[in-house]
Amino acid sequence: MRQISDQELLVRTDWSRAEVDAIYYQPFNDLLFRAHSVHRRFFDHNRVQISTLLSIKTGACPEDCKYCPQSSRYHTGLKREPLMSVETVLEKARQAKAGGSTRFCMGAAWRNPNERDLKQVVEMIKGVKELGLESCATLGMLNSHQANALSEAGLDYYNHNLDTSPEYYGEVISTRTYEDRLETLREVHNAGINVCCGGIVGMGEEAAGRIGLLHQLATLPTHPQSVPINLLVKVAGTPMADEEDLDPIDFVRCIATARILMPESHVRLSAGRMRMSDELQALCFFVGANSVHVGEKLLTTPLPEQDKDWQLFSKLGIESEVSEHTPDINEMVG
Ligand code: SAM
Ligand code: DTB
Ligand code: SF4
Repeated sequence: MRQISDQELLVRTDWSRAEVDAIYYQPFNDLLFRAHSVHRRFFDHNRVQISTLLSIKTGACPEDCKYCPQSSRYHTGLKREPLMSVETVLEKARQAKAGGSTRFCMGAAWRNPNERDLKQVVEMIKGVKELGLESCATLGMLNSHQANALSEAGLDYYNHNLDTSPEYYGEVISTRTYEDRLETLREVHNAGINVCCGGIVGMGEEAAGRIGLLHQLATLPTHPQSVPINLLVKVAGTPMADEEDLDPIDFVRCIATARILMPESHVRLSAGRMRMSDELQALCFFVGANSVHVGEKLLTTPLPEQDKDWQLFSKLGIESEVSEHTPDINEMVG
């Protein structure tokens, strides 16, 4: 059997597009084998990191991201909610911890935060940290002053996605540029916050769109510590509501390629798990996915039921990373 070479185990940020193409398009069994081999060398392959998301400010977003139920430009029937109180957020964080999560991620439907709202988010981050959870936030574009304020509050991760390839980007969003996104990523990195950055697949892009996204992520000056791969959640009322389904084999190719390109990063199965079979998720864990969101919802759309998720982990012999805590169903609904 072909062994994986030392050369293939280097952490590199100089991947050429041709190399990424070659990884993505190799025969499926070769791709599975190589991705799993890399995964075993860098991680405990039977552990996943578990996060819970909370939408702390919902809807009425001025941006025009064509996939997003929270844009004010589309009629999705979503109820708008102003920024939550710190206490409400911390109650949700307590429930997330009781449900077995080790990270709590707060998302806001903003183009960028204003100063008053940022102060409130700073209090949320401090509170989440005091509960002994890792903190993550996704609040839109940041300037250096805002990134530093979040860093000082103790924020562990900032999620800001590239979403797709530079070439396909214009089909998806017109109100901010690819360069704007790269600029926010630089500010977050410079402020010393871990970067969580990935994208969405199944938005009608060709394979080149997915490969282009993975190539961008893997050639950032430092690999994002966390790479969420979202499968489009098709929400009625958004321009992408009727996109064709992505072939699950292509989805696995994305996860496996991400694992090979960014061997030290956590690769997260993010949006779209409601449409994934147990078998598909199992294959994703095999090729290197090692982080998931659990809970009732992502931000505004549902997740698989929590006991179904824990049953799947149990069937696969997968354990939660860091925390040995077994969730108590009564605490989870409390
Ligand atoms: N408003 C902030 C921003 O976009 O920078 C933060 C929240 S936004 C909802 C976070 C990410 O969720 C987006 O960048 C996108 O990748 C993902 N997302 C939003 N709607 C989605 C959908 N319908 N399917 C899959 N991913 C989605
Ligand atoms: C990410 O990449 N995926 C998560 C998280 N970062 C914030 C959000 C997915 C949102 C899916 C649509 C929704 O539930 O509103
Ligand atoms: Fe607004 Fe973020 Fe949705 Fe884009 S993805 S419309 S910025 S909430």
